[in-house]
Amino acid sequence: MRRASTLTSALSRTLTAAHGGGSKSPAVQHRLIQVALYGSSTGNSHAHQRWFSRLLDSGSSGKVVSLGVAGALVTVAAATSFSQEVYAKEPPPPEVVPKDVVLYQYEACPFCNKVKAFLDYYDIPYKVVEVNPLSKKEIKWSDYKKVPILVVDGEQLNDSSAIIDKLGQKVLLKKEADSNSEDNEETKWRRWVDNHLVHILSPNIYRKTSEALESFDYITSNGNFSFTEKYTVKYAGAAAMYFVSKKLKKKYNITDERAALYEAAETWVEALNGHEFLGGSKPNLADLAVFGVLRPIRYLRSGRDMVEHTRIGEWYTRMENVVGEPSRIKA
Ligand SMILES: N[C@@H](CCC(=O)N[C@@H](CS)C(=O)NCC(=O)O)C(=O)O
Repeated sequence: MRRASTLTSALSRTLTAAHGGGSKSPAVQHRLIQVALYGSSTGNSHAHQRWFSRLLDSGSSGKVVSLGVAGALVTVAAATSFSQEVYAKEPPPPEVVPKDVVLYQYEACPFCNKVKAFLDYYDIPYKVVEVNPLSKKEIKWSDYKKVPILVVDGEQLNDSSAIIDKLGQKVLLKKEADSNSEDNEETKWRRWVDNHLVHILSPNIYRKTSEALESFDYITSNGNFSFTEKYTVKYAGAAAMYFVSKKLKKKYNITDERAALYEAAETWVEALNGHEFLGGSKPNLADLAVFGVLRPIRYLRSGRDMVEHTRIGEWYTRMENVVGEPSRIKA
């Protein structure tokens, strides 16, 4: 405990120095740690980089376009000997699709990726505002200081699961009671994602110094950081999170982080019970939640290990295939 807070302070001091001594409040500097607790990462995998370049490159029409997804799928298919099937999406009727959707996010945040999996699968166009985790100036207007925040036709929605519940009611015409019912399998597994799966991620992506650096390379390459912040945060953040992740292991009673990740992946495969998706022949909200939080780590060392050592790969590839291209548009 003391060790982690010492490191947090050390990181804060480093950041303060990098910003000319005291230009950022201690609260601001501590946000980096909070971000990184749930932040995930990409490695240098070409497939993963293509996935991100697809997100970042916008076509002239405003719709995100790239040929990268084909390459990524081919890479994964080759690795898993998966013969690609085509899954038809069922986009909601145009009259229920919101007109103006803005997502305030960190690119590496699993909760933000959970919301994006929903928006992408249902082809709901959305703009992205990448928030600087240190200054958070992009969400100065909001009392709620975490991401994701989704603004839907002017209405602010906070918290990934609450956002998806609300969108489910608006767009899928789900009843509010459905998302709260304990008997509902979909709800049960969505809660498992929030209460169990997400807590296993940080201990895995910051497990070794090399993995922590890989993670922060991604966080800083894809996040909204100034030039100076980028380099300071990459090394100071990786060092701090390596130690913080050991504290998180204790907090969540994890003895072997990789074993916990593999166990969670196998638990999910068991839940599928031989079906293509938890939702049967098409994904439900639990499929989208598991996919969303795993997506940022899939091509990191930990995600590659997970696919190599468990049976989750085929379901994951099916999800990549069915979720398809991001429905993100230019801000
Ligand atoms: N329960 C929230 C958790 C959101 C969350 O913790 N987001 C992190 C980023 S991954 C965050 O904003 N942390 C606070 C910070 O950056 O200051 C949700 O599901 O949306």
